Amino acid sequence: MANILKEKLSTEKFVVGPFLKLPSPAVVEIMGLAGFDFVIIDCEHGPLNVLAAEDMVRAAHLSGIAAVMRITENNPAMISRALDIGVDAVQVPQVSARADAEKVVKAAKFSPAGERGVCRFVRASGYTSIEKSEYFQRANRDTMVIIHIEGQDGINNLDEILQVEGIDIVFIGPYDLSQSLGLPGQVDHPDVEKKMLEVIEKAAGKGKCVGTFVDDISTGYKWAKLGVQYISYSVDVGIIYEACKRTVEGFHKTEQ
Ligand code: 3PY
Ligand code: MG
Repeated sequence: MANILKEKLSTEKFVVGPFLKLPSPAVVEIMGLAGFDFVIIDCEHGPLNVLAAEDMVRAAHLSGIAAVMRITENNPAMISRALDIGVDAVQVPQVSARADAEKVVKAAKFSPAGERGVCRFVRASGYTSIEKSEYFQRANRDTMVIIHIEGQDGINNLDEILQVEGIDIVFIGPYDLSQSLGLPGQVDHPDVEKKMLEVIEKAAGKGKCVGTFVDDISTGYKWAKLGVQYISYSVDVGIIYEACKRTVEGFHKTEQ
């Protein structure tokens, strides 16, 4: 299957999708019906695991949207398990140095680009229905690699990190970045935004697509205007809570 995320990034000004914490293919379908471009199945924070994620990936593909998985940590076994269930992209947190970025690409690509563990008896290879001669090439071509830059070290080493071949999206994690600057949670603090702009400029200068996380639409739009193309907007649980709260408040207002 072609990579829907890659296709959209080549034609759209920006793409938008939420992080997911709930182990629910139905929530994925709802996100697809609502018109999001992708979902990020979050295995770094929250309870999700690869077993729960597989049906969520199916639901994403049946809904015509892309499935990204945020991996727990920069670990080759975890990256290969995510790719085996057929995600369109792996998103790896806390990349701080060139060696970290090289480790991600090595784990995500088959030879000659890397050393991804080889198994064709998985969803990604259509359970062997995709010819051997085709699968490895196709996987290397279509699978996307997203790295988080979310600390001072990552920013200091960005020039070197950007030299690594095989990285599709540089994702700025504003929350971890704010913490690393001694400003935990202050994602709109001028010092945090200054560092974010630095990453956007450098990555764009190297022709890389940039992504970030936002809690609200206006911040998303602000970053999109500055060239951020992969926008992760909020989290399933937060979106559900806000919608429920607005509804309940609406009822109480009507009552008065
Ligand atoms: C961060 O902000 O640190 C993220 O990883 C995305 O929410
Ligand atoms: Mg983070």
